[in-house]
Amino acid sequence: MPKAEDRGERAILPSLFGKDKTENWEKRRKELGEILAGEEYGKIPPPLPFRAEILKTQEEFAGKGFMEWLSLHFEREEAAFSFPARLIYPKGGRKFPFFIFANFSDAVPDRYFPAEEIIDHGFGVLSFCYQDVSADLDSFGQGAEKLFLSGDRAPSDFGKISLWAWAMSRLLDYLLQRGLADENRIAAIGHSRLGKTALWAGANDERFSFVFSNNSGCSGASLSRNKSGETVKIITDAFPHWFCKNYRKYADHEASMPFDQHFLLAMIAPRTVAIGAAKEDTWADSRSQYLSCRAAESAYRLFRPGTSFEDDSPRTGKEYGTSGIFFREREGTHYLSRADWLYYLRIMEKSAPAKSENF
Ligand code: GTR
Repeated sequence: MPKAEDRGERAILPSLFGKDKTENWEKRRKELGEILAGEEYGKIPPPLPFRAEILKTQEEFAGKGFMEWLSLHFEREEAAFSFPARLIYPKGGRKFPFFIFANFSDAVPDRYFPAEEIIDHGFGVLSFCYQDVSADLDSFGQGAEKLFLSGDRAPSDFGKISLWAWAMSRLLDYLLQRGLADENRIAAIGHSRLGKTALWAGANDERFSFVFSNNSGCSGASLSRNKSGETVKIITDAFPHWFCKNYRKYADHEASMPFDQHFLLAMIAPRTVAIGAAKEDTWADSRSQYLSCRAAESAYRLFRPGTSFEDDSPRTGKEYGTSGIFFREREGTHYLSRADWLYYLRIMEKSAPAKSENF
């Protein structure tokens, strides 16, 4: 059957607001989070105390900054778990705007991580490899989950996206302890499945003032209703472990979901979120990501004026957003490119005029 939109119908999205739009946003935001936790991602595990170890520190980037090798150690009841992370920051001894970066690799720099250029903009990054937190496999037991799980996952227990998001928040705990970061300018960032993770981490943890989600697509920034490319059925067949078990109910039944992905984007209001799309990334579906921003903007407009999502489909290269929710589709393929980083840096620089003083 052709999609509703092809038949000239618009998808009817669940409302972001309760019965009374003037109700307290903080209360409604929590309700949105409970729906997404119960039906899609599972609840993010609670914070735990940890011991952080600095394994090595060295001067880097032609003497413009530092790089540190870290390890975070957790214990709970009988279980113990550790994961490594990498910290880079400019010299200068002041508080820097920072990214917490969930990456596919632990290498610094990396094809998705132009580390020196970020340092040159006066920013720090605390990065980790997601598989060091929990393997990207449909098995639970060996990674950080062993701190929280005993036995099988219940239908609304966390999936791996929630575990990776949990790690982002623990790294944020650590960053705040170090006193290196400007507390009002800390961003969660990730690409693809880790763009979904950055959104879920930032939606739940209000200490992230910015969230940058690159090419996150299905079950990330894209609306699921009327989506082309990857669907809930395809993603839950291939990656059931990313989500809670309940999410599977909606495979081929998107119209019955009591939510859609605009709930996730709205939860970040009144903080700042930017969605990066790529023209050739049809699997993620730029238009669905754009329409999700448009549907979420009413939450941002509770706090700041803005109506810049007036096009029906996004135009490549055009930057949308004035109210705290931003969208841009660039040319090219599915990738976290230098151009994407520069876009996100620019958004943060508007509120963080920090340049390296050293070179
Ligand atoms: C794909 C998946 C997408 C996207 C991507 C990635 O296979 O279908 O949802 O997340 O992986 O993470 O690279």
